[in-house]
Amino acid sequence: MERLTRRKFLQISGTTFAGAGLLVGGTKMIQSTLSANEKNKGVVKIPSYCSICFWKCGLIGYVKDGKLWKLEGNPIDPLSRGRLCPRGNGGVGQHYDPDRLQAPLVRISNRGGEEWKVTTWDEALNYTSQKLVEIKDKYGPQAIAVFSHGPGGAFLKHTLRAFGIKNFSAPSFAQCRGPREVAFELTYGEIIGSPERTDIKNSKCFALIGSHIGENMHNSQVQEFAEAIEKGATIIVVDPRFSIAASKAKYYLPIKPGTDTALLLAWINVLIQEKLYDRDFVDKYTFGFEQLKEYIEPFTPEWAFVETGIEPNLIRETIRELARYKPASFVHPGRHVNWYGNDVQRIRAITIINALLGNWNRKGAFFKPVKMEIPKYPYPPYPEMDYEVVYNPNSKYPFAGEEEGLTQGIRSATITGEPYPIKAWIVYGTNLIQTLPNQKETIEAINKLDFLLVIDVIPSEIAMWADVVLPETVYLERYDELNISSFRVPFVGIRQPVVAPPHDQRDGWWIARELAIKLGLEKFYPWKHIEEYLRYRIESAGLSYEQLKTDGIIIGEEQPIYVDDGLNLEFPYTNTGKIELYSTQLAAKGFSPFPTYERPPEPPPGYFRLLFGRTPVHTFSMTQSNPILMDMVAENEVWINSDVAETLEIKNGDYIVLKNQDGVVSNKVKARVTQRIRPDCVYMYHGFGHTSRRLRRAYLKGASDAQLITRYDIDPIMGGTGMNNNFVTIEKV
Ligand SMILES: Nc1nc2c(c(=O)[nH]1)N[C@H]1C(S)=C(S)[C@@H](COP(=O)(O)OP(=O)(O)OC[C@H]3O[C@@H](n4cnc5c(=O)[nH]c(N)nc54)[C@H](O)[C@@H]3O)O[C@H]1N2
Ligand SMILES: Nc1nc2c(c(=O)[nH]1)N[C@H]1C(S)=C(S)[C@@H](COP(=O)(O)OP(=O)(O)OC[C@H]3O[C@@H](n4cnc5c(=O)[nH]c(N)nc54)[C@H](O)[C@@H]3O)O[C@H]1N2
Ligand code: SF4
Ligand SMILES: [Mo]
Repeated sequence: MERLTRRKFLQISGTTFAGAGLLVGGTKMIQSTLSANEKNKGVVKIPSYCSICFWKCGLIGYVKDGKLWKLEGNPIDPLSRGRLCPRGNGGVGQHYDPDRLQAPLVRISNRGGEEWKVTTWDEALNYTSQKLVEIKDKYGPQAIAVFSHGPGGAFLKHTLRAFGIKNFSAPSFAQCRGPREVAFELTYGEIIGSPERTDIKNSKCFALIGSHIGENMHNSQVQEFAEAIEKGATIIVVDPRFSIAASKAKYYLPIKPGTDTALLLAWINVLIQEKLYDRDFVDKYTFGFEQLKEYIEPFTPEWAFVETGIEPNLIRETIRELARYKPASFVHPGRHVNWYGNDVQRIRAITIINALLGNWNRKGAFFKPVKMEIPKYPYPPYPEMDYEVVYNPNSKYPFAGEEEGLTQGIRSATITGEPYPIKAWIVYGTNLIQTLPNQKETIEAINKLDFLLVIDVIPSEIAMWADVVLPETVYLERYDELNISSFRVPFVGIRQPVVAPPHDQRDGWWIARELAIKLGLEKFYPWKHIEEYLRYRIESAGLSYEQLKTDGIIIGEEQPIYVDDGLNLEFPYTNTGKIELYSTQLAAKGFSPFPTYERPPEPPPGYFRLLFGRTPVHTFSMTQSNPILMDMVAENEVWINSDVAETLEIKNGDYIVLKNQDGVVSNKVKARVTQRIRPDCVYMYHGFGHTSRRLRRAYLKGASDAQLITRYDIDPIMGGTGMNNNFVTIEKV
């Protein structure tokens, strides 16, 4: 993928349709219930929201002559702002993917043997409920653990809570943004949330610490990034790799990987030494400034230079630039921040810089997200369960998430049986083999289970280990939970079917409800069809369900989101009622109340640090069997510094393999020889190198970062797994 300019983003979005039009598929059209739709030329438009990633953009689905034709952004949607990203446009390919799961499967060989019997829904769900009841009777409901990602899992989780299950987890927390949310909660008493509350489009200056916006393709964030560039914002990018974002930046800091906290501490040092911080704001709203001032003294730019490789002058210049534009300037909190296993401390340093810039809920920095108030459905209460969650025994990680538990904690309990045995996993919309570090441990845990249920849309790697695989309809074919994200304006979005599923796939809500009935939990489903549920919620908020179906989105009344617009600044959720520069909560649990820097382990001689990230046209490991997206990027490459490549006699486009510190050898993968990366690391896109044979288009295309991530470092504060401390050698094939 070459540099993705704004024009190119649009070009890609446009050309996607052509590819989609060529596809054939035997889909039945669901007649639009919309009266206002264009019905000439056999075209029907149906609004819904996207699920190719979890930004949940509002879309308009076009059905032509009964077939899914194309997707566009819903112009009234605040998340797509009328445009989908290349992946969202290519969502058409998920419906037409010939490798989709088509009917329920029950294993007939040993685990991992990939031999299946096609079965009926009734039989698959009977067997599933029988296994779950058996395990609950023998070991209690605590022996069943759940991994899930995305809004589609909402109904399944409802059924499982009613069944007494509490062990829920999400790689999108423990392997992604967990440390960020914990750090902001410690400092401000509030999280960042998704979509991020960053006011990029109004910002005059911001710093991206490895957030590779432009490759990380979260739609409105990328659009705001383009707007900020057009308006001449000063952008500072800190990344060992010259990313697309770096190519748009005024300042590019090619930092030594893993040393960001040293840079951030030096930035704090300069802010305080040169009195560049917002003094009134600090006096009024923060706690612990005097102690911070003393703590930060040794962390000079000269000290940080030795750690980071960034010239002291450049460190000074960049933080002065951020301070010049305060409060319309900020350090981006990042999103995938599980890097080195001490990530809460790094993000805490980011929270402190922002506090010193006085930018909380200020235009051009952070806004206060607002949300549509939609009443919950009046279900009976879940049974009270007094067991402790399995993933955090004795609160080992004092600040672990509660709603989204620790995946790695569940996995290790499954292996060891401590603090108690885990006998079943239920996996919805997450490909654990590609998503958790150390595949060997994941497989070891799976082999200890009595039962593994996977609900997916394609034969993913994790599905290939399951005892029962249930094929869900894809997002364009189903109703789902409402999208009620917190954002700039309150809004609610609906997901509704644009086309019918091509085979015997079923909707997540239907699967959850049927399973509940078989488990004797029908009282938790007073509604029979999800539309009753959706209508109830929408109408009890005083809104029109018909309007929601017609428009896809209902926008609520605007509310102030900035102090500049009269919003009150309060911090009621921290111990001190102030922004905690000094974290009283960390101190109380024996952690350093100020951010600490730990030098990361060095790659041994001949080794390079393995870094990874996003390609603009794929999502994680879930889109590599999508024919449209695979037409754009069919395999990944490994970025290797030109000088290193010359020494190793590797040319651009040569096939290589990577071998990690534990002797794991990757699949063959193309070298991309470039000056755009430091010589001490290599970089690849996540999500490739599939090993499920049923993913015919993706099988062994490119290499898998997950396979090479055998080492992980656990954050002692919140229990997430840092995955950037793996080292590889490079060998020509
Ligand atoms: N090695 C490595 N690991 C990582 C990351 C990395 O960059 N490298 N990134 C981390 C981050 S930031 C995150 S957020 C997580 C993401 O981790 P996950 O959310 O687990 O992402 P995927 O591994 O792509 O798994 C998504 C699965 O959901 C399935 N799916 C897609 N649509 C549907 C649907 O409508 N219904 C159902 N039932 N299933 C569906 C897909 O086929 C796929 O198998 O991974 C983390 N782990
Ligand atoms: N197209 C596309 N977009 C996506 C996704 C997707 O799957 N596909 N997934 C979404 C999700 S859930 C997430 S969490 C985000 C993830 O996206 P981000 O949060 O933006 O990024 P990361 O994946 O953490 O980091 C990758 C970047 O960090 C740099 N990096 C690596 N190590 C270091 C270091 O030590 N210091 C610094 N400063 N930089 C470093 C890498 O060179 C790379 O540019 O992307 C989101 N957007
Ligand atoms: S960012 Fe792209 S893939 Fe994600 S929801 Fe929006 S359009 Fe879909
Ligand atoms: Mo993520």
